[in-house]
Amino acid sequence: MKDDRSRELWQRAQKVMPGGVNSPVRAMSAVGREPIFIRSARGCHIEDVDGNRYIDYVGSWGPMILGHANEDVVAAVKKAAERGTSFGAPTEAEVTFAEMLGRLMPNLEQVRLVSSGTEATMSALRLARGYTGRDLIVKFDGCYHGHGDGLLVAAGSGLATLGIPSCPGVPDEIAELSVSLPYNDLAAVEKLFHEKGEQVAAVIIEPVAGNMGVVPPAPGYLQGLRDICDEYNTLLIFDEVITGFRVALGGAQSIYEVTPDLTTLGKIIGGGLPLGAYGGKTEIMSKVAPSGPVYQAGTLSGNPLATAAGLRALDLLDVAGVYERLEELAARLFDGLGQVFSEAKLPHCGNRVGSMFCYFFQKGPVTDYASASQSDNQAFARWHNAMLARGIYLAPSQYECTFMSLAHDGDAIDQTLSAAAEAVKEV
Ligand code: KE4
Repeated sequence: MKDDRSRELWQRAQKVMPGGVNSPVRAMSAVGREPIFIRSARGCHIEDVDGNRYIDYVGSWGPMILGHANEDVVAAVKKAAERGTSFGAPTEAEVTFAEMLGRLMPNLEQVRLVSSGTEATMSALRLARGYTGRDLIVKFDGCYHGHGDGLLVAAGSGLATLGIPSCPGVPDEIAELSVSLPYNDLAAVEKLFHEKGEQVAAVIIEPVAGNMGVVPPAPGYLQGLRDICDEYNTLLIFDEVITGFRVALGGAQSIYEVTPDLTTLGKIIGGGLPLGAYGGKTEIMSKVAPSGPVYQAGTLSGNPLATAAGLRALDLLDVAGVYERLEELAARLFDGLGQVFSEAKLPHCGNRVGSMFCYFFQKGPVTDYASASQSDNQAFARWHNAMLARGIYLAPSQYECTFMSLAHDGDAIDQTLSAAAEAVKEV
């Protein structure tokens, strides 16, 4: 595989950017190789600067559910750009977008648009603290909610990938206000609340975890969190930055039929442009400035290009049969890979919810971060490299997801499975 140009860019990048990247997981260090630099992408394919073409299952870590360079989304962005790229003033698109989010996720009576998932979760936590007058936050080991100070405690995604247990630069006083408990362990939550429930402003959770690999909630777990939060007047926050419009048009909250007090969104809602959101009942959201005292702001919040892309993307997802198609494609790949691993007698276990899934290189089951971290990361690295060499671009970490898009088709899946049958011999 030719990689001269990527190598040259990598040398230059490391001189002028920390670790040569703008987000740690892109460095591919967890799979023991230099990153490849991408030139372009279209549909389910991505092409690097050396002209190598891959079938892409990273999908920019989730946003590209329609596939890359969707022509309708690109046209919407071009049209918006010709009218100006940012005004720092209200626009009709923001109103229409907020109304659409509320229609698709009825729990969102009001939303505030921001520019990333991190901003959405940071702001939601500040709002929860401002609304309840309490300081303590409960999160879960292996869940990642962006890089906000109070959330980098036992987090997943890049911290899990790089084995960073906690993060220097976060003052102990801040870290101590976040308690991280094992995912899927309701007894641990009940014990914490028994001791400190009156101090807890919010419980924040990925309703389907996607940052320790994919870990679905145990039956009744989310409802159990809902009941505990109700009992202690604590806000329940569903971080649906990954699962929002991924696992269903109404997000995970529509599948598990548990209504959070606040929802955070990102990734898919921006159609590949920088867009995040947080929202919930007006009674809570009205505490956000300027209608209330909880301050949060952003120069590019609700940016015209991002809202144009997001409106078009959600429009294209709000079509009958879309999620059935994603389910069919993802099930086919997931089952096919499981067969490849079984025939190779490779220890493996997989978790899938809709079009997000992962396989852990261990016999499993994986139900939380403690079990996920028992995986054979070296075997995963060999698998990742063997698939990349065969034109299949997977997330370079055992603790991320495989994402299916509407641009993948039977041929792409067949190609992936035949590559897998060869690659597995190198694991
Ligand atoms: P961003 O700030 O990266 O837009 O969103 C943060 C975030 C919040 N909540 C959840 C559940 C998330 O998964 C994320 C970000 N996800 C990671 C990968 N799983 C982004 C990839 C990266 O950090 O480069």
